[in-house]
Amino acid sequence: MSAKLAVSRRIRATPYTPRVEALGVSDYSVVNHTVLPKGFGRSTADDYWHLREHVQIWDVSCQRQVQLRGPDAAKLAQLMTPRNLQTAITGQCLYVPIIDNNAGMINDPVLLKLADDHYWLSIADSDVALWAGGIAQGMGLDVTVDEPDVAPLAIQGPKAEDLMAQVFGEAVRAIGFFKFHYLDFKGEPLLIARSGYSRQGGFEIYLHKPDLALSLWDTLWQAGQAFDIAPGSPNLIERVEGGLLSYGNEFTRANNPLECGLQAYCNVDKNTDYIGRSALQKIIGEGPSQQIRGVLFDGSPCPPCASTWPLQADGDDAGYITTAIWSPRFRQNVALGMLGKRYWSPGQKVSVHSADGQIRHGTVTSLPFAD
Ligand code: THG
Repeated sequence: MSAKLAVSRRIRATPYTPRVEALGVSDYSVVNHTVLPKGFGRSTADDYWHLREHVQIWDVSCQRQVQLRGPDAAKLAQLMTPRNLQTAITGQCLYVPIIDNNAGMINDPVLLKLADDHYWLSIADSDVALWAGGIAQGMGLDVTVDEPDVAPLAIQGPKAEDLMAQVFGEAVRAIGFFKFHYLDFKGEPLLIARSGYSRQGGFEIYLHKPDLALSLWDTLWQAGQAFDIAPGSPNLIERVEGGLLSYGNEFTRANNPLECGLQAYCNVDKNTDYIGRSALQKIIGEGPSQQIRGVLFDGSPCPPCASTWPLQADGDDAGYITTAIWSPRFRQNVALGMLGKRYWSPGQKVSVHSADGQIRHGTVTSLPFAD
C-alpha cells in the first residue's frame, strides 16, 4: 500500500503537525485515531543510526492520556491492572498491562501517578477511555474518566539530556528513569518524564497547553542544531532490537500478559483485587503455552511484515512472526514473534515463511537483542 492518507476530523492532526509537515514528513501511521509521523524521507536504517548517535524530536501525541480523577481514581486504576499500584509514588511512571475478565490484554500503557486521586494512562492503540468509563459507571465509582488534550513530545537519543538541559536547565539531569518532574517553559510548568519508546535514553514532555506546542517545538529545534537534531519517530529496527512491544502488532486482546512476557507486572497476591485476577491466576498456575521471543533470520532484507508470518520447526507449526525488519547492525533480519512452548528456547532453529514467498533460516533469541 502506498496511497495517501485522507485526513478528516475522525483522524486527528496534532498541535505539532505544522512543524512535522514543514520538515517533510513522508509517512504517517494512525494510533488512537491520531496521526503518528513515521518517516521524513530517509530510510529506517538511516534514522536508526542517527537515533543511536544524536538526538531526535518525535511527535508522539498519539500516546493519548486517559485521565482518572476523583476519590475512587486509585481504586479504578488498580481494578484495571494486575501490577501492584499500592507502593506507587506521585511522580512515578509505571508500565502496566491492562487486562479484561479473561486476562486478555486491553492495552499496555505507561501509568503516571500525578496525585493520590489523579492518574494518567498513556495509552497504546485501543480505546481505554471506553473500558475505564464503563467500569466506573458499572461499579458506581466516584471518579471522572476523560481524555484531556495532552500532546506528548519525545526527545530521544544519547544527546537528549544535554539538549533538554539547555532548554529546561540542569534540573532535567536529576529526573530518574520512569520518574517525572515539572519544569518551567515560558512560565508554564511542564510535566517531563525520563521515558520513551526507545532504548537510547531520553525524555517525554507531556504538553498540556496545545497553544505552546509550536514554540516548544521551535525552541527544542533551535537548541538542537548544536546536537545534530533530526525529526524522527519510534524506529522499527531500534524497537525490535530493544524488545519493545507494540499493541496490535506483537499482541492483541487474544493474548494474556504472560504470553507477552509481562509476568513481572502481574501480582496475584490476595490483597490486590482487579478484573481478570482469577483468570490470570489460572494461567500462572498452568504456565503460558506460547510467549514472545526474538528471531534472527537470514536472507536478503525482508519485506514489511503487515500480517503474521508462519514459523516452522522440523515441519511443525512453531508460532508466527509479528514484526520483522533488516538490521544494518546485525546484518541479518531481526524479528519479534510468538513461539509455542516447545520451540521458545533461545537457539531453537526455525524456518520463517515471509510474505515474499521465501523460506529463511532463523534462530530464536531471548529479548532484548544485544545492546
Ligand atoms: N511512552 C508513553 N506512552 C506510551 C508509550 C511510550 N504509550 C504507548 C506505548 N508506548 C506503550 N508501550 C510501552 C512499552 C514499553 C515501554 C513503555 C511503553 C518501556 N518499558 C521499559 C522496559 O520494558 O524496560 C520500562 C518498564 C518499567 O520499568 O516499568 O519503556 O513509550 N508515554
